[in-house]
Amino acid sequence: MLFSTLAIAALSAVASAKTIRVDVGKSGLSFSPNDIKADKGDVLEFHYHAINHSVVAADFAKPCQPKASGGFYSGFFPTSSGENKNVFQVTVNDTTPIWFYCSQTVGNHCSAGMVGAVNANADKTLAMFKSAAEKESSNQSPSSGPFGGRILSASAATQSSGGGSSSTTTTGSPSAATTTNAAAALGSVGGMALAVVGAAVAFAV
Ligand SMILES: *[C@@H]1O[C@H](CO)[C@@H](O)[C@H](O)[C@H]1NC(C)=O
Ligand SMILES: *[C@@H]1O[C@H](CO)[C@@H](O)[C@H](O)[C@H]1NC(C)=O
Ligand SMILES: [Cu+2]
Repeated sequence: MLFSTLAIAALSAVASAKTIRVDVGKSGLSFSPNDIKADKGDVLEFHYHAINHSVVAADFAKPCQPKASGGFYSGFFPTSSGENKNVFQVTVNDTTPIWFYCSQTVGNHCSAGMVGAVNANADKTLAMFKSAAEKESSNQSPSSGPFGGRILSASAATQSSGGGSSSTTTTGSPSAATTTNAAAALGSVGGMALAVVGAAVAFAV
């Protein structure tokens, strides 16, 4: 019984790795969703819409400035209409909060509220970060980049940009905009998981 419980726990941990689609500039100067909950190993996948946005990681205390160390920067994704042909993916390495903004200075998107958070908490909320951003007059991009993630074509991305059902499920909660990569994740450790299940069955009989 203990062994089968462990096997189920192992399987559900593996199956929960997911890709979280974030639309950038699809509805005004916003990220959608913008208050994201993610687990370690999840992938944030940014889809860029017209006209010209970026994603930059920030420190909580400095909403429109690149993070002092580490972080990520997608570079700019100029898009004349619709959705850009490329996406930017960033892996979530732990559950500490991640803060990000758009560094477009034309129209100062950051202080217009184009910010987002991953795993914000009661002490540091997205509302606090956003209200601090709205008071910022300067908005900076890192001096070089992109870094901290990878650019790939939207057609090769996990969350397809057209035709797929995922493209219509990007508004509400993070869970509505996620896709479980169960098959892919199981592929890498399937042997181990099956061995654990095998052991559980052996102990159960
Ligand atoms: C996109 O915005 C950046 C930052 O303002 C600017 O440097 C770049 O030239 C813009 N790209 C296009 C094609 O407008
Ligand atoms: C997670 O680690 C990878 C590899 O070092 C890095 O590229 C990525 O930017 C990190 N993710 C975050 C949210 O900082
Ligand atoms: Cu922007």
